[in-house]
Amino acid sequence: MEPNPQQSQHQPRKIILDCDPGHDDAVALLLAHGNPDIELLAVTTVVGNQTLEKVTRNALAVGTIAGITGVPFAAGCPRPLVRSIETAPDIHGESGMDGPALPESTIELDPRHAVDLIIDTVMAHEPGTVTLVPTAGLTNIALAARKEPRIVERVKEVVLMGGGYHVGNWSAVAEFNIIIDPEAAHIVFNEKWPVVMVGLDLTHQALATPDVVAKIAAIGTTPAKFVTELMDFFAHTYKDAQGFDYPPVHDPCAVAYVIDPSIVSTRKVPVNIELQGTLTLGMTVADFRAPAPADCHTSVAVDLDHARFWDLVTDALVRIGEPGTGDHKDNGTASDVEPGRSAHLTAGGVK
Ligand SMILES: [Ca+2]
Repeated sequence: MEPNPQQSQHQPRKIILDCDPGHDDAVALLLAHGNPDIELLAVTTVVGNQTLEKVTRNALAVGTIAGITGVPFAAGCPRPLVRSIETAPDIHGESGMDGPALPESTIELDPRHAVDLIIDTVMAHEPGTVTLVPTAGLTNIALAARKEPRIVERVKEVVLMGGGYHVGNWSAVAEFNIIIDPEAAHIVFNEKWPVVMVGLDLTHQALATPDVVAKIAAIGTTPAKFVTELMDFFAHTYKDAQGFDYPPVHDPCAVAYVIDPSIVSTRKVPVNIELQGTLTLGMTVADFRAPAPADCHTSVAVDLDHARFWDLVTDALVRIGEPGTGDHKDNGTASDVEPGRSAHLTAGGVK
């Protein structure tokens, strides 16, 4: 296999995925694992879509399906900083990832608390090299910043799925990941690290349309079948609970931004979190007045390149192949799936 010269020109982006699987978290984890431009340093879990116990089990199951080895998985906070636990069974089911049957995990949970794993990982790497990718409530990230403030200037940026500057989904103006722990979000948005908010304005463009699901189904592997089963369940709950024709697959959008920012356009604007409002608790208040202040460290995602986004997801699944059979990454099955793109896919088969 010839190495792809384009991929040898830069180092993979190192990320920590902090998640609450979660149908779309699962796709985010598969994308992060299967994309050659991402080096997945750690996976951490936090209460959110379901209890900590459930989302941790789900994360380990996804890691098992994807054949992830050598990446620590750690469980974090079992409840928000201040508020009571609020989960999302109407969207994600009682397990937090209803739909597909989940395997017993072959991954052993790291004994550290997620907050400590995040701190250890950031401090062990060169400053400016680790990106945090939270796709859940921000409890773990906020506590990590409070427990070890030096991580704030060491982290390259925080690319989070959450919020929305024009739209909410858990109230008229607030998004789930922010409103379940608004105090944690307030901490994360007010630390001076660069924050990219990949919110609903962007992720509602990431619809799993029938052509997208058909392409994934055509890959024919266990991980691809797993994703189509996730999308099938997600489509029904998003239709019933929120009136969507096709489900928006939020969390992998944040990973896609890290892989290739040209797929997710952003605009630099100040963003802060409403903690006082009786109608607006958890709103991500974005100030679009121009020009943005010189010290503005927050930006918001605006436009998604839908086709290239889903190509990334599909490519990642092709590279993952069928874990456990030797048919993965080094000998991807791209040519069996989309002949027109096989050269690109097979050329990049070595992570
Ligand atoms: Ca999530």
